[in-house]
Amino acid sequence: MKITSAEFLKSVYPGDDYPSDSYPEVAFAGRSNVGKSSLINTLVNSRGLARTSSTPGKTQSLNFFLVNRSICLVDLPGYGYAKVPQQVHQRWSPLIEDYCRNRKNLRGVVVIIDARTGPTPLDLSLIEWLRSLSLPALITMTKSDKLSKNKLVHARRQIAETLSIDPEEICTFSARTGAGKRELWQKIRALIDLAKP
Ligand SMILES: Nc1nc2c(ncn2[C@@H]2O[C@H](COP(=O)(O)OP(=O)(O)OP(=O)(O)O)[C@@H](O)[C@H]2O)c(=O)[nH]1
Ligand SMILES: [Mg+2]
Repeated sequence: MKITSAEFLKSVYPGDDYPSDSYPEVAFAGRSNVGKSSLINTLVNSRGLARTSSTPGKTQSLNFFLVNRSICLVDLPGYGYAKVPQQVHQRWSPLIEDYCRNRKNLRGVVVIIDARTGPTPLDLSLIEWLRSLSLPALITMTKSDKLSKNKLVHARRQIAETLSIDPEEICTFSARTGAGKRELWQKIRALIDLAKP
């Protein structure tokens, strides 16, 4: 997709209001440090729009980014990082849960999985939960630059098998090389168009 503008809209912490706009939203979920914020930056051709870090737990709020003044990408806090203090951790799930359950603008969730390790138990429970809410999940394997082509094909097939889906449904992505960007945008746009009233 041709990006003409990408801007930070709002951070939402527990108790805050969501943006009042009605742009269609697509959220990005995955375990801490998997590469959610980097993936968003790559999608919108920007290095520093979403903050990234090699320290897990960087994104602790919902962050809304408006692209081409028409689509909102929402960076969700990562889950499953054991070293995050329990008190902080306990705030995360309700934040994600309330947003996914109640946000009318939300069209689907890009679930980001590390290509090298495959889905964690928390990824699997998220995917199952999204299914129970009838929210479309776009499964994306990131950090594909870390694997050889053969290993990547194998990993994709294995993840598809674990999730009982077609390997074609899984995007292969790298924030480092930009591989898979076009395909992921196509799938995101299809998701938004699909949901049009
Ligand atoms: N090699 C490689 N490294 C990546 C890729 N995507 C992200 N990284 C690195 O992984 C680390 C985490 O990236 P982030 O984008 O901050 O991850 P996140 O999922 O937003 O992390 P939290 O906000 O803490 O949950 C950073 O050091 C990135 O440079 C990728 O496609 N390839
Ligand atoms: Mg992040």
